Amino acid sequence: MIVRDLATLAGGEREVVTPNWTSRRLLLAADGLRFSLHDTVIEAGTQTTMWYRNHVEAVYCIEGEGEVEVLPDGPVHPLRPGVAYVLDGHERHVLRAKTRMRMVCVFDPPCTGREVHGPDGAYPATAPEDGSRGE
Ligand code: 9YT
Repeated sequence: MIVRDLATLAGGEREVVTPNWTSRRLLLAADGLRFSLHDTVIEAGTQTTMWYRNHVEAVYCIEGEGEVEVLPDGPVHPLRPGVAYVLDGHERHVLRAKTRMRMVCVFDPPCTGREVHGPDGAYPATAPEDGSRGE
C-alpha cells in the first residue's frame, strides 16, 4: 500500500509551480503504477492552452469555476465542482479559470515528476523504454 499526504508535498520535488497552475503530484511513475495522480490548483483569471499528445488526462473539478474549450472550434464545457472531463482523444484545449480552481488529475502514462508544458502545450512522452521507472 502507498499512502501519501498532500500536506507533506509543499515545496518539495513533487510540487511543480508555474504562473498559471501548481501541481502537487501524489503518485508518479516512480511509484510503479500505470497512472499518476495530481492535485492541481489553477489560478483565478488564467487561461492555459494544452495538448496532451502523449498522455490521456482525466480531470475532476473539486473547487472553483471555469470552463474548458476544445480547440479549434469548441464545444465549451462549463466546469464546477463535480464535473469531470477526459481528454481521451488527445484534444487540444484551453482551460479558463474564472475563480481559483482545484482539480484532481490522472495521467496515463504516468508523469515522471517535473513536467511542464512545452511550446506546443504537451508534456514530453514519458514511457521509458529502458525498463527504468522514469525518474
Ligand atoms: C487541468 C490541467 O491540465 N492543468 C495543468 C497541470 C496538470 N494537470 C498537472 O500537471 O497536474
